[in-house]
Amino acid sequence: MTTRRQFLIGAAASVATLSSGSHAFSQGNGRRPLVISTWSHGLASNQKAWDILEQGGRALDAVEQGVQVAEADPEVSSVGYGGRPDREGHVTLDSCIMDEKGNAGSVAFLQNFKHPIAVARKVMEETPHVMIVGQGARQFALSQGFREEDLLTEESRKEWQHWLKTAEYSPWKPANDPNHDTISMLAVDQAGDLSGSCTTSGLAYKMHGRVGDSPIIGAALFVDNDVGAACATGVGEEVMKTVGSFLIVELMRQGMSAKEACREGVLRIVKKNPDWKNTQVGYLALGRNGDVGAYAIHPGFQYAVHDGQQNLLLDADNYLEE
Ligand code: SD4
Repeated sequence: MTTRRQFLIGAAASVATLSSGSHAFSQGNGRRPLVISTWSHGLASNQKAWDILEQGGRALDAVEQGVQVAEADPEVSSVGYGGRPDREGHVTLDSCIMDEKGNAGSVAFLQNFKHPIAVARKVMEETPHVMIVGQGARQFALSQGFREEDLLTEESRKEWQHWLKTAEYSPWKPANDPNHDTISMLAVDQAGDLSGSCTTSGLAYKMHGRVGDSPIIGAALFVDNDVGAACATGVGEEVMKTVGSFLIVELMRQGMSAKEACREGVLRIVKKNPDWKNTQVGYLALGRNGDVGAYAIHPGFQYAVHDGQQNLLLDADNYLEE
């Protein structure tokens, strides 16, 4: 069995030879199934998703179960178990999922459940609603048989206690800060249907009650089976204010490639935000035809692409180095 470490080593070699824009996945090679996700932990999550897609499974199942790998991994410090808490020491989770029919489910400010993405899917499938938050989300999760558990690890508790000594809060961190490792995933299955998921514990040491873009349909995730899908990572406030993922899918509908649309999404933020140099946002998109694109404000945003032959970690192009 390939370990997480072996994946990363393999992926690092790939990064040396492939940069985005020139890789085999761009510009609609029509490959499917295909799964893509944000950051290096996307590699292990992609593998899980791939196992489902390969057997003819639905993209929806792939994106739900794929991101659960990151949710369960204590080393992934912005997602699920081991995620960094808010400034009061609570790990609060935001998560959403969307399928090929345009159905969507979402939870926000959910605490003490290891797999918020699974709760979001239940919201989509078992309720007439799209989004349930806080205490209501807790009650709903319990009613669906999910079990509460403490998500703060020894490591994340220690880091938080260290942070408390100065308690300097700034979400405006440059690229590659470990604050940025929300997992967003997009997949197309053998039938050609698209789905997407996004799950996070949000910005580290955020205000208690703060909700980011990750559970907001249209901000961190949007899927339109006729066109494509897009997702986000980074400072959620900027993604929400520009309704980033919806924008990117609409631009693809108008004919832009996945990468051009992601770049335009980034430009909207840069134009409006004078402090863009201190803000990282990364977008990832998948056209219905298999076109993969990514773009970020700063260097450092990486994404993982699995097409069955390879599971590669790629560097996104970025505005700062344009
Ligand atoms: C948020 N967008 O809560 C998330 C954080 C993130 O990678 O993406 N980190 O704003």
